[in-house]
Amino acid sequence: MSTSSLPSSITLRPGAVRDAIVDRLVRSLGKSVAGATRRDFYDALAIAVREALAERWIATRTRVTQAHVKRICYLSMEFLLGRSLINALSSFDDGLIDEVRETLLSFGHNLEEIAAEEEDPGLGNGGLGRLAACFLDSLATLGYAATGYGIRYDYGIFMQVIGDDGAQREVASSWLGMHNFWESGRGGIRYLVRFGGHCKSTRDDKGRVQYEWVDTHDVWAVAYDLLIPGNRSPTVNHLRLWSGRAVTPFKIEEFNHGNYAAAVADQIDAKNLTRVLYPDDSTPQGKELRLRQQYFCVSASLQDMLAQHLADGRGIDELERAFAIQLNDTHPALAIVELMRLLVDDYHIGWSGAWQMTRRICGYTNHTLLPEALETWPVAMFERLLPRHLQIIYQINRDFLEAVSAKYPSDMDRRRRMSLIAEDGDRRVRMAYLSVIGSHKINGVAKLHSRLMRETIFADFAELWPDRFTNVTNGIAVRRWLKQANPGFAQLITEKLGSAWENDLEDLERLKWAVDDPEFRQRFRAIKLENKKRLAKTIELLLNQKVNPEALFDVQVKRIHEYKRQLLNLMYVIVRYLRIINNEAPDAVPRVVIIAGKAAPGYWMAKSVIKLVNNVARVINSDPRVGDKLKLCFLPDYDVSLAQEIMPAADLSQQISTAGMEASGTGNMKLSLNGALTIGTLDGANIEIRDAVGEEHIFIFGMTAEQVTQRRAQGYSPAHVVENNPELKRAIETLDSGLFTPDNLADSTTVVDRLMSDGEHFLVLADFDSYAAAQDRVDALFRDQDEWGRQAIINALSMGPFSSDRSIREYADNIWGIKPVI
Ligand code: 26W
Repeated sequence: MSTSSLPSSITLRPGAVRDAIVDRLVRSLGKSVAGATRRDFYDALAIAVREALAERWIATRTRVTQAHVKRICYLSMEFLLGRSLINALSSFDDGLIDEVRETLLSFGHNLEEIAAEEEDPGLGNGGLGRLAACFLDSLATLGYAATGYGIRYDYGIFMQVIGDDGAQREVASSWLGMHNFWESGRGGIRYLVRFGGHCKSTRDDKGRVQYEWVDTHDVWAVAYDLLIPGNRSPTVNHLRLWSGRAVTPFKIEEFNHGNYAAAVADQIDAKNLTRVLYPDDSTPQGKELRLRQQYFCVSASLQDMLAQHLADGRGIDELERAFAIQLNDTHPALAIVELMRLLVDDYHIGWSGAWQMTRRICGYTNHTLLPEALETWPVAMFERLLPRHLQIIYQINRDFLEAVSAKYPSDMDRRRRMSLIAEDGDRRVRMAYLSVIGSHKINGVAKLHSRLMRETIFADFAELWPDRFTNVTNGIAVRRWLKQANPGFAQLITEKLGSAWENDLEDLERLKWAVDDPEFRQRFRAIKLENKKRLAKTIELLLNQKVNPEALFDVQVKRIHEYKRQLLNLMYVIVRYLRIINNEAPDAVPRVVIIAGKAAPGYWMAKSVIKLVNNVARVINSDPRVGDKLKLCFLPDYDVSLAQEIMPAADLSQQISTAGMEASGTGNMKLSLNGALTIGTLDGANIEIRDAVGEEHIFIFGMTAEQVTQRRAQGYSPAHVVENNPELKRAIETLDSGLFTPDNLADSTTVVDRLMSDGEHFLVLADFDSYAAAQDRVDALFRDQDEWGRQAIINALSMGPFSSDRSIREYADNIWGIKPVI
């Protein structure tokens, strides 16, 4: 076909895939089919898919505007989307992806390889960011009008490289290195965000005080949109990310005086605002730039909401019927204060009316109880950066403490405890309390977590407003974590059930009969083996290490943190290794232990854990006495795409946090949905997973949250535990001997010292006996491959409640009060 015969616009649709791809290659990229590289095919396809989505997106927006439905604004400093191409292609319900696959094959390319050309946009740290992405997927699939708001970091989470010494090194990686066809810059949508300056108060003609924020330093927030398709749904929503730009990008007077750096200094400052994601996922650094990022995101997003609202011709008093805001942890909590400022100062709404409206609009999700993770900002920093906001916070606090005093007269200690301002040490603003006070609903992310949240960090608030506290257990996007990640299993399910499960995971229940069908079990096991072979190839590629796909694939993938207890896993690996080389385990089940995850660059202990895992791995993997019986593999640079390969290949899912510390976990759900059995503590959503799969189909061990509290109170002494377990003792001694770290003994001893220190906060070794016993049960079951497969299937088919569609429906019904548009 000659290119001149192409019609003017070829939408990607069944029957026209070839023409659409060729059209974009030639017209958009200026490449001939013969000269096109794999990357060119990726680009051409990405452009064509995005254009097809754009049509649905415009239709969605028209419907939303016309129907005046309430929109949900999901405010989050993190969104871990993962790759877009296959997600978008498989959202079309007409077999489009099959035709794309065939067409690419006819050009000599494979869709999966083409898709791997895409950089993972790593605009998040871990669970909280990935949850936001799963929620956007569900919101679109269920047909809710929703916008994600966040920051377009030039540099997302760092790339993790493991050095020759086994240690993590952080390498900057820009997801924008290659042109990103999924985002569209919207130069026309930009708002001024102000910082610094001071407040002036004047009186209006009625004698009321008016506040003005003046002499500010201003920055533009420019919008970039990423389209979010719903699965087999006409809805396409968007994620709007803000990027910083200078108001005066180039100062010609400075330039004319030869001050070249000064001429562009403003632009550099503005762009630095959104340069990089903070890579800490639990310890706020209290850095001014982070507070600036938070305000920048919040201010631009609220201005955007108000602009849309007014453009729709609706009055400001209708705002709470038009919008619901969900705060993804406290990071965007300034939205409460900024909304008050806009309503009171700019729209001249009375204080108490504005406060009521703000509270009805905002909801707050808490994702962690770790005290060190609760954000507070120095009052002095606020004063400098956001003087008007500090005044507003003081006013909110005055009103609130008055109400507290009215209910609890003369309880001064309660006033001190509940104040928005912490007065011990330097004065700081407590963002979690601000979020609670400014929201009509506060939710935790799993039943246990929501209960502990009410009983611990927010006890005073839950006593005051019991009805405001609620739970919404997390969930995962079935499309990414089963349909796309595990196409073999997905097809098997669809063959038996039809494809309704994609948008209604509870439908899997109808397949429970298959558990007892030998043919189904056989096919499930064959698919799992294929997935394991694929991961084995990746492991060989990454680590130059061969692993046996028939071995038990034992997986712990998540951020590295002491409370997640990767060290408990590692200690047990060492115990197994010592059993093997001492000929004490003739019938040990062969295992491939897979660990992956990033450590915050400043979290020294977490980085020591990574280094130690790699050093232990080197010794075990090269010991000829071990052979296939045990391999330890630390997979570098864990991200969404690697997760999509690991989840479907796992046999065992390690969810072994100290009870009471993991708010929910979502990897636990992904692994179980892909037919891994869980070995886990009674923590976070593990408890609800146990209830769903049945306690005979999960390996539960260790102390409960209550027992953890008691044990800490009693005074925990690890030495005592070790004395009573000879195998554990031997493992500790082996570490201390330097066997694994011959070049630097301290690489072992510092970790051992931590594990053995009195009162060790995460009680790692306290759960060791019970963990090892549970691992024995794992081995025993794995020897019976058919029974293991049966239980794996039961796990997968019981995951109905853990779809993020279910979570989103709960948010919609109980928190946002919204209806779907379709
Ligand atoms: C900068 C300080 C900071 C940054 C991030 C403090 C806390 C966080 C997050 C709350 C950490 C996080 O990702 N929490 C995880 O959220 C998931 C989604 O709800 C839960 O499944 C995980 O259990 C929780 O650790």
